[in-house]
Amino acid sequence: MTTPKNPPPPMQGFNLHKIKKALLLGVYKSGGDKITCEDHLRELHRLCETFGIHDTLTITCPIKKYDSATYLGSGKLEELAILSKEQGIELVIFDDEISPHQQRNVEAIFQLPIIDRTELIIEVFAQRAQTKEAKLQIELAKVKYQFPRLRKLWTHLSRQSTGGGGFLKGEGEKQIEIDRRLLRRRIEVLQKEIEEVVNQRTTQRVARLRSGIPTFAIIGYTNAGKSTLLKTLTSADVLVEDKLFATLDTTTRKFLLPNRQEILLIDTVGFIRKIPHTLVASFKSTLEEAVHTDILLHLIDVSHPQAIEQAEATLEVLKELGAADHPIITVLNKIDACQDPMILTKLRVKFPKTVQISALHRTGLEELSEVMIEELSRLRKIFTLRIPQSQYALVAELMKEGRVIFSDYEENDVLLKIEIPARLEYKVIPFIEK
Ligand SMILES: Nc1nc2c(ncn2[C@@H]2O[C@H](COP(=O)(O)OP(=O)(O)OP(=O)(O)O)[C@@H](O)[C@H]2O)c(=O)[nH]1
Ligand SMILES: [Mg+2]
Repeated sequence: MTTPKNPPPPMQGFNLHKIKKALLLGVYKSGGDKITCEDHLRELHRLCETFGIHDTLTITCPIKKYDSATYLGSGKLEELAILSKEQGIELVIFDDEISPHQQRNVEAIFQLPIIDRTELIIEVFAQRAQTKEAKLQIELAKVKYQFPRLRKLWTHLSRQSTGGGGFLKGEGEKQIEIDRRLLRRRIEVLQKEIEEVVNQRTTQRVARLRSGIPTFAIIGYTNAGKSTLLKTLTSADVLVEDKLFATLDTTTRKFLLPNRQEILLIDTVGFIRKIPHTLVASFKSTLEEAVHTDILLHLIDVSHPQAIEQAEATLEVLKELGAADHPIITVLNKIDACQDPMILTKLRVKFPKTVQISALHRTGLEELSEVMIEELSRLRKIFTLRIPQSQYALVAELMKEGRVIFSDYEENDVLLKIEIPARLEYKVIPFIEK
């Protein structure tokens, strides 16, 4: 197929916040999985709702092969463009990621702004970010997303500068170079600012580690009930909403397990399938911090028909963050609303260690606490220590409970490299060899 002849319209200036009605487009290979495609569109619709676009029309399109210029093929797109006009559509959202080149071509056919799932997720994050760090990280993700799409920006500027007339080629090329340079500089500034905020947070994390309190992170797909669990367990005043991405910042609360052991619980930002890479990269520090805790509580919403796919997507993101081998307790949440017992069976086969709870109705929480205690007792850490011989009771306890990797004496001190249960960490902190 040939590239459309119309010059691309100046879509860069449109205001996403003013959009009232959107067409959501899902594409699947002919003879492929239409049901999954529909489920993905339902999720896209929920993302739109979170953003504030409530009126959507969803369409699934079977295609034989992807068109490199327009993704869907111009014939199908022209049909959809007519339908969109009839239905008062103001924006088209592709569930799949489309290239800047395809985006321009499709905009020319529809004469409407076109975005994809990635851009919508970034916008949802932008709208909901509260802290300085989250705001910086989202701006970075946005700028990185814009970078390869600069031509669009240039088209817009160039038209403005020529009073809505044609293109001034030389001027445009110059403009795009200037824009690129500006964006590159903005990326550098943002990265530096983020680094500073992250450094501060790392200091806080070190302080937390030094306090020796074991930490659990509640992770999982967006809307799984993570904030509800934190609220139920600790009465934390966190936002619980039936919306995707209600939480964007981490909240930490102390919690006393039934054996009187104190732990920290962290509520984290939810994961989503095909989380935009620019966002993963930008949020890496926040996510890593949450994930670099002692134990992960992976919450799965078992009332959701796509629970298994959501759990898999979460594990994918964990892998990307280098945390796939972390100790994990799989928590099957919303058991009160589970519609399909097969989902439970499948999840129990896939994840051998599971606990069933309802964070909302407070069921299964005792069993969850027990499993947390058990997992904690299994957790072991390696330390290099210098302990004065006068503390022989401590040395004896460590020798009894731990596995000595190396030991020696130096003057009046015992030097030890030892693997011990994490619950003893607080006792050895003063003796960690610098
Ligand atoms: N039926 C039922 N609903 C629940 C349960 N736990 C949470 N919910 C509901 O699920 C929705 C999402 O809960 P949140 O706690 O905000 O979920 P989250 O995982 O923190 O979501 P994000 O922060 O958006 O990623 C809310 O409407 C909760 O009331 C449960 O055990 N049973
Ligand atoms: Mg939340």
